[in-house]
Parts: sequence; structure tokens; C-alpha cells
Amino acid sequence: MSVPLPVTTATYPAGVKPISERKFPKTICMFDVDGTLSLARQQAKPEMFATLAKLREHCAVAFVGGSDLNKILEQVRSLELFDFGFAENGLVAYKLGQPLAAASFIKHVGEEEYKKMVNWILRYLSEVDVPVKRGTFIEFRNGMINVSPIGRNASIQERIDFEKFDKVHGIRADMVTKMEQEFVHLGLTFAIGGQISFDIFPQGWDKTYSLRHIEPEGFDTIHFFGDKTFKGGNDYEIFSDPKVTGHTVTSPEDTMRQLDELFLTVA
Ligand code: M1P
Repeated sequence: MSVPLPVTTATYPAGVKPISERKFPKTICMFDVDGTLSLARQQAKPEMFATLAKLREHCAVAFVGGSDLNKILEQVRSLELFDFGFAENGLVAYKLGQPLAAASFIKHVGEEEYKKMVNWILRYLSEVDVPVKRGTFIEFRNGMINVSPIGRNASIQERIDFEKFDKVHGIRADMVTKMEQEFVHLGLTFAIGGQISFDIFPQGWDKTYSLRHIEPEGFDTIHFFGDKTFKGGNDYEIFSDPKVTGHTVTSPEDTMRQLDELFLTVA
């Protein structure tokens, strides 16, 4: 389902203090989406929205997801609930609801090389056996492409089943290893971030890309919360960036618990 982009304002929404008037004006908390703010592809719970609203009284708040903006907005409802919104790792970026400069995967890779890659992927997937196949095996985005061996039209249950199957059979890991060899000359990163797919983007266009947008803002403390912070996970690079204080979470509930400990119960 596609969500229309919200009507945005360049200023703070009613009732939200400017960052400079918050308790920690030089601090920003950045959140991965799937598994951190909400369950994969599901909307965040009301308790999470309440926690983020409280946190926003203390510091600046941002999401930084691998998915495209439409999908993220299904999960986090509105850009207005965040000071910064980073979709596709920050290749698509918003500050107070207003778009910042975006980066283009196709311009970077080039049409010819991209065509070769699509043909390779379609050939490879035609020979991969998985329990079910649905539709949309390659999703073309602004700053990356996303490849799914069962297809992005899988239902929630089909996603859960594939994730379990993939843990045993390593379908995505094998495909990533082969693509890394085949397309080494393109300097790409292949990141398994969700349940049914992996993302492909130029090296350096991981979630650390979003830091380029906040560097000019002068924050001296950058917290990042994510669940895929292990090497190979799509939160790893930003989690381990020297400018960032990384926090590994195990679920949205764990995110709320850690925020309570770090900020919200502090007098
Ligand atoms: O945000 C994590 C990932 O979420 C989705 O993954 P999947 O559909 O496999 O669960 C995708 O949007 C992916 O791009 C993103 O990295």
C-alpha cells in the first residue's frame, strides 16, 4: 500500500519546542525502524509514539530506515513526529518535513551496468527454490535497489516463514556472496536488513550517509538505536561510527526501556 506524502511544514508542529529550547539541545537520538521502533512492516505502537513525544522534549529525534519513505511512513505515521526523517539510509532525507538533497542509485551505477545486474538477478532467482514465490523480486528505489527471493508482495505470515527458512538455508547470504564476486567492480554494499530481502547501494551509502545531513546541525552527542548492529547487519556501520554512541536493542519494547533508563527517568 502506498501512503501519500503528508502535507509538511517548514516549522515546528504545534506544541513542539525548537531543538535549541530542549533539555539537551546538542543531543540527537536516531532510530532504526524495523525491529527498533516497530515490528517489521507494522505500525509502531501508541506507547512508542508517546515515548518519542516525551523524548522530543529532551533532545532532537530522527528515524533512519533502510526502506523507502512510503513504507516507513506506514510504520511511523508522520514526518511531523520527528525532527529529521531519513529513508533509504538517508539517501532520501527530511528536516522538519522539508526535503533535503537526495542521492540517485541509477545515476551512480549507470543504466548499462544496472541492466546487467537485473538480468543476473532474474536468472539467479529463476533457479532458487524457496517455499513460495510472490511478486516484486526487485524494487527500484531512489538511492538503492532491494532484492527479495520470495518477492516483496509476501504476506506477514509468508515473511515470517521465509525468515525462518532462510536462517536454515542461507538463501540470501549465498546470493549476496555470489553477487559480491560478480559485481565487485561496481563498489557496492549488499546489506541484509530485514526479513525477506537485501539492499544494494554504493559503498558508503549505508546508514552513516544520514550523518552527512546532521553534521552541519552542530550536535555533539549522537545516539543511534538499532537491532541489526552486528557485522553484516544494516545498522552496523552507523552503530560503530566513532561519532556515534550506539545502542543495540532487541525489540521496540527494549528501545522504550533503554530510553526510559537513559533519558526519561532522569530528573
Ligand atoms: O529496514 C530494514 C529493511 O526493511 C525491509 O526489509 P524486508 O522487507 O526484507 O523485511 C526493506 O525495506 C529493506 O530495504 C530494509 O533495509
